[in-house]
Amino acid sequence: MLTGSTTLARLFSVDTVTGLIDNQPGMKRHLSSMRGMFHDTEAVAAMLAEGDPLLYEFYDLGLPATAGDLAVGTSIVLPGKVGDEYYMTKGHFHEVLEAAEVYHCLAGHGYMIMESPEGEWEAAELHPGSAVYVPGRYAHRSVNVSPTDKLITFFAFRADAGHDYGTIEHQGFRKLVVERNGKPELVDNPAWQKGRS
Ligand code: S6P
Ligand code: ZN
Repeated sequence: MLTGSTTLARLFSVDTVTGLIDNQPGMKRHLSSMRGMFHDTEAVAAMLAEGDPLLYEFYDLGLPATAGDLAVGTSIVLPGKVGDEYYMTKGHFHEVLEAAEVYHCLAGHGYMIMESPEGEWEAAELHPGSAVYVPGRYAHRSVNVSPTDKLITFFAFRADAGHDYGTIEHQGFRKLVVERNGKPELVDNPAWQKGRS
């Protein structure tokens, strides 16, 4: 319950099992919207011939996109692979490049892959309870490495940061997360181009 003399505060609930936030509407991304992002293009084509699986969805509170507000929400990546590469988000830089973001893992097992415009990279392993502070200037992508469970994270960043998807669509991330001998492994992306600096 929320009580007080103003109506500025917001009380909301985050379901740690489903990742849903009250009745907020979400955005869904299917494989067809990420055709060029998985390294095994034949696997992409074969899967799309059978359907168009949902890879992830995300929800936010829909607060105003001002510098003083925070964009707050959840991201839910389904379990699965395209060839040997795990389901993941598109990933993006923020248009306000310096805008950092924090993610708290609520459920599942995954990685946050991060990369600066200069090609420096970091990967943070996520389990329930772990949180990662994605520094300003770093592109970020969530990858679900569980064979069975959704990867659910809660995020917050300055609400006017915006999203630059084009750079990652063009150059990719330097590291891919693939399954090797039944385990996740980070490997170099042979198609990576250093494109932004
Ligand atoms: C936004 C934040 C997340 C992502 C979501 C989907 O800055 O990082 O809400 O939007 O995880 O990923 P993407 O790369 O498709 O936006
Ligand atoms: Zn972001």
